Amino acid sequence: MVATLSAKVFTALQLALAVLSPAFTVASREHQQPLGVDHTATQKRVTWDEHSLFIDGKRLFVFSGEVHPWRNPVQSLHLDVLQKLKAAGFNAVSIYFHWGVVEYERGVFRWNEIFDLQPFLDAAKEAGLYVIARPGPYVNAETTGGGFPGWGTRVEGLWRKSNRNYTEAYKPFVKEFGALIAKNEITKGGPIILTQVENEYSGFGDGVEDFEYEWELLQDFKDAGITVPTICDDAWLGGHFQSVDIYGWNSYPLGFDCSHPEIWHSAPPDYFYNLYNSRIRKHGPKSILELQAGGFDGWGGAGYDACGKLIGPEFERVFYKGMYGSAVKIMNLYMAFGGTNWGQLAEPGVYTSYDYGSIIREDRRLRDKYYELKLQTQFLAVSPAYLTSTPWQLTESKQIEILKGTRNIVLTVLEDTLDLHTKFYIVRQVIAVYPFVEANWQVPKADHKLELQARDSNILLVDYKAGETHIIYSTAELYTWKEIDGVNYIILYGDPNEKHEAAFKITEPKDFSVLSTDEEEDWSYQIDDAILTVNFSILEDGDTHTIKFGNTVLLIFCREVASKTWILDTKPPTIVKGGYLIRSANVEGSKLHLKGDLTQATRLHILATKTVKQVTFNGKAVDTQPATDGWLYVMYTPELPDVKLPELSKLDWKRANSLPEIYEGYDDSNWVTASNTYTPNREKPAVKEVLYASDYGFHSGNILWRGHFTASGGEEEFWAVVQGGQAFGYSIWDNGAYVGFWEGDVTTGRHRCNFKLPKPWKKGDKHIITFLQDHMGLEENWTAATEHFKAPRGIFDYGFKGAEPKLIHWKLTGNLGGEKYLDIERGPLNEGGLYGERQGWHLPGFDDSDWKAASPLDGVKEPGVTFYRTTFDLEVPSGLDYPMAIEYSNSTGSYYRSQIYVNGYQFGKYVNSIGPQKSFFIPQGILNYNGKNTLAISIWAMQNEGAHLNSLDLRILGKVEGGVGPVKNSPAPAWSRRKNAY
Ligand code: IPT
Repeated sequence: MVATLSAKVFTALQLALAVLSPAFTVASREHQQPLGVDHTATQKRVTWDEHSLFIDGKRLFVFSGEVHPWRNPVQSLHLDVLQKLKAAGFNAVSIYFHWGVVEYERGVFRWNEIFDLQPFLDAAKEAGLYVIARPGPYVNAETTGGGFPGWGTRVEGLWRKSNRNYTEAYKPFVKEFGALIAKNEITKGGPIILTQVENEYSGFGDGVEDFEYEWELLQDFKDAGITVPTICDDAWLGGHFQSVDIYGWNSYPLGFDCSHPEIWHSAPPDYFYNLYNSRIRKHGPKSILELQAGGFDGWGGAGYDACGKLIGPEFERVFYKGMYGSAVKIMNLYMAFGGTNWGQLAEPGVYTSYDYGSIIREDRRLRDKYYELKLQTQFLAVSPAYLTSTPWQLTESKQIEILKGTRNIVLTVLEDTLDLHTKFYIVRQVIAVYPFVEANWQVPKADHKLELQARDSNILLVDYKAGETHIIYSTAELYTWKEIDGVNYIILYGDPNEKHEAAFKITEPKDFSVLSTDEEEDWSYQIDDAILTVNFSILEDGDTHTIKFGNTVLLIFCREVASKTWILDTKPPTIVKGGYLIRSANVEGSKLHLKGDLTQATRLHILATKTVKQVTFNGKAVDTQPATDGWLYVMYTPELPDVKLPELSKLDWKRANSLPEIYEGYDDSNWVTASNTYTPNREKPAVKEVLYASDYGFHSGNILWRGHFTASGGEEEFWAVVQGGQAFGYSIWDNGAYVGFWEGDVTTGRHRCNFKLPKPWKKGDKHIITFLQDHMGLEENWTAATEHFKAPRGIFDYGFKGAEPKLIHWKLTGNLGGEKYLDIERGPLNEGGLYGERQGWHLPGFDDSDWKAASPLDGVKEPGVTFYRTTFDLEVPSGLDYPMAIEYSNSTGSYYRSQIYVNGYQFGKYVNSIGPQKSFFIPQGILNYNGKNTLAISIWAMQNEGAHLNSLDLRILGKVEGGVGPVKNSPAPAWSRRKNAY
């Protein structure tokens, strides 16, 4: 009875809606755009139609997460991240490449160990993930220059445009990276299925989309051997770059201010479908190549836990399900794992951590939102009907009618145009401004209400085929269905205390044989005309309903339990209920070998093929108890031994002055003379001499300038206009006497100062003005056909008041060697221009025995730069994953900037007056977990009272037994005397 009534209601809805026919407008620019080449001609493995992608003829929803290999310089940790994505139900990973770090010196490509992409691609394949390659040449990504190389600042004309200077500059890179992609395509046994060309080619400085550039770039990638379909990621659904095979776009609906994580200032965009049809000429699968999955956080920002909260599980439910409502079939979450802006990878807007508030933290631990996502990926993976479904066009008034006047709720119905005509009713809360609104939603049927919690979204199914089981409808959401030994297990879920109803076709009423449930009173059923209708409420505390009919076992879980249930790829599949992370399963005769990570004693409930009698966890046999209903029970208590950590503040520290440049007699003859009077930069300096660091090959880290003058007599003040990017700072000395400083703030990238000189100058005296400035990275170049990334770092203008001295010359230095950097292994951006860095004081093995004993907690009592060094040992047993961080505590007091180097790798940049980061994650592999570590810290004190750290700690951030297995330390070559170091 119940089922019949409901079916009628749904039919009535369909009839009412069938009459609506939306009007489309047709794109008008088609004649301007060259059509993309049909890649089905060059390869047959990856194809597509207007609904979805196919791999080897099989449709799939591409559920991808973004990871930047270069933001994690420990190759053997990639597999951990990739296995975590796989366990969360992702089937793909998307990666940006970084031109700037691989071709730091023009024409020289360096694929040394940490920047080699091959190990990452191999790990993706090993984890069972496809790869979406996004080589750029431009990537944005909050990285220095948006991925453009520093030498590019000297290449004249507009970038991301068919400007010959630019296209000649990118061609060797495209050839090199294109060949790497080609070699790793699925067609050659590799994991790459799609290649994105350019990035957000959407906003144009000259107002013109350059089709010639698009065409040439596409051609260049193809000439390099790429045959898989090409894609683009328009910044919005703007119809740009349609000459690729599959058009895609990006969406960041909540933006990047994490400071009010409770407030959603925008509703999920659900206009995509109509817009898409009207703007996109070659209809392919709807593809969101970057969908917000966190946010970057800027200097002085709210911190990444706030971003993880803003873009939390509720956001995932409402906004991602909104995307399914738009029939999206390729979806990449930006970021799935953010990593670290170690070295000087950051652009000026962001600090060292690039955690992004993602499902996987910077330290590789899982956030709660990881588990919510798993519910969605697994559902899509078992729902082929979704892949060919398209939305009904519901007008707002129709929705309100269906929803009986409730507000703030949006409904989309997707219908499979083939096969069963399965329907997906996607209802979701749309809350624009207020954090919490209560609303109830009622299906006009039966005797109970369906509730949609505030900030929630449900996918209700109609005529859905779960293998052999026909679900007529279900108001509870489907997690997955899996056949194991002829039994079809269907998992439905909801939130505790919600009431739901599901109806199934059964062949004969007597099929309905066994019923069992933990709580008898919380459910009921009816059989009518071979339709079984079950009403149930979702139980709390992990209790579940189990209902059997025919060969079907219906498992009803609460969200928490479902989200911690792991679906493993054995044949037949294995289902494991419980546990922080189950990475993989493998059946060998009567044994089931599970690999995973546990944080505490955990009971695992396992559904496996019946031959399995014994379970091992991470290689250890565990007591395995069979239960009558086919499940196996095991209890596992992880071993999480204490690890002795050094007390960093109590170690033997040595210190040395790292700013000898201000002393009389310092010899800067090996420095570069800033003798250029012409700059290719569009922005011309106000003074005759060009004082732009990149013009002389220095693109990152601290920059030092020394202006040599002969006084005319009477110079009293010095003023300058300096640029270093947001949050930069500087200090100035006159022959060793401190002139002044700018401590920096969040918004200022260019600063003007005017200081009184310590003493007026006397005629004929020689003076050296020494400038130490921070360089926060090169700007991005988001707008195409501009040169924003070339924004100079250095001095635009300066002068004296009182009298005008005679300039002898300016000298400058950044990292030793500039573009011909010395530390090939740690890469081009790791070192800046501090004296200690130029000398290699941050490296292991430097002999500091004649340095003074003093710690960074003692600090210094005057302005300047000091280097501190110490060593300590770690002994962490294998089979554990204990991520660690180095933590500071002062954020107030006198102004200072500090950098942290672990075994020579710069893994932290701290600005005490700006923040917010105080905890600097150092991955295993940079930290040597089994042996000696060298820790160096620089402190640049800006004020006359000097600076010191209030505290300094090494802390374990979390403990699991498990982990990815042996971690190989990244190359950490020891110090050797540097020829010509100055
Ligand atoms: C989009 C970029 O494509 C991506 O590289 C990254 O910068 C991301 O934003 C933000 O983290 S740009 C879009 C926000 C306009």
